[in-house]
Amino acid sequence: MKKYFYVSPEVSRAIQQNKPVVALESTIISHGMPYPQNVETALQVEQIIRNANCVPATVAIINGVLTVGCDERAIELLGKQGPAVIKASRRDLPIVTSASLNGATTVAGTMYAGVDVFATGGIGGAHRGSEKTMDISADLDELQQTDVAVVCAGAKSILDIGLTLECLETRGVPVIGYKTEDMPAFYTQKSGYKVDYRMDSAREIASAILARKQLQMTGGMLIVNPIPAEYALDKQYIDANIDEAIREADTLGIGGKQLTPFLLDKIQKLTAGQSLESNIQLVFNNVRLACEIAAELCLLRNEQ
Ligand code: PSU
Ligand code: MN
Repeated sequence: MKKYFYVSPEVSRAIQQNKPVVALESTIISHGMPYPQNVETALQVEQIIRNANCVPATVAIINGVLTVGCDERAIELLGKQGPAVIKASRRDLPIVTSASLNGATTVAGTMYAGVDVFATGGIGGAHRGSEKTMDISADLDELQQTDVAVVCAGAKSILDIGLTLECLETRGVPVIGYKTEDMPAFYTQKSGYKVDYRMDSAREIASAILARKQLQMTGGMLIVNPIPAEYALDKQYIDANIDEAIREADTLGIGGKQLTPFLLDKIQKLTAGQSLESNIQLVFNNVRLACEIAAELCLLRNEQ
């Protein structure tokens, strides 16, 4: 029988030995950033994780195999082929694997691989107007059912952040602000909405993750980590560009799985790459926090 799921020896050994592992998604590589910055960033992220004595596990579907722990060649392929790689959320997994294709996993697709701690830039959520269109990312339902802690910089205001938070509450997903009471909005530290809980240390966050497991609850948690102040963009500037991107998507009738990549690309072009630098820096920042959380989780498990 064909093997659809592969965990690299390095990742598998780390998990067995209770060493910290941090998962990474691949839609951000193929659909979230342009080449070659996407590959450079993905490799730098892996280096940051290794420098923190953790093991990186980039997740993607390579030749029909859901791979946990992609090597450099796979990352290069995902970055070079870009949008030609299928954006793979939960519903796409059986199709992309059985057809032996390449797939870049979204937050939902990556969570499905089941690594405890996962770092990314921003999650998908309830799009503006989703009260009518029902365009709500499968990321939110995955957070309801899969036990993975996702570290991100909030959600871009291409989404309706208020609705996104309501959807998370309905799904039983706690939103934890790292050293903040404010829900961040990706490029900016604040969105105007509050988080459910503030926590000031990785240990506190790791304790909550373990408590959730001990209570035998299904589902994950969302840890939101604001972009460092020096890389934050001016709110009015970025909001104006996001509004323009959304107007263009409306005019062109773009929807479904194309909508998020279209908006990300448009915003990058409208801001002449300024948003890309912020995007890269906030990913680094999230990865560093995810390493701390993964390490604390291992320590707490040893103490049990
Ligand atoms: N938001 C970003 N950057 C991204 C994405 C979202 O700021 O790269 C990607 C993530 O992979 C996320 C996916 O899981 O888009 C959500 O897509 P959709 O809304 O189609 O579920
Ligand atoms: Mn959607």
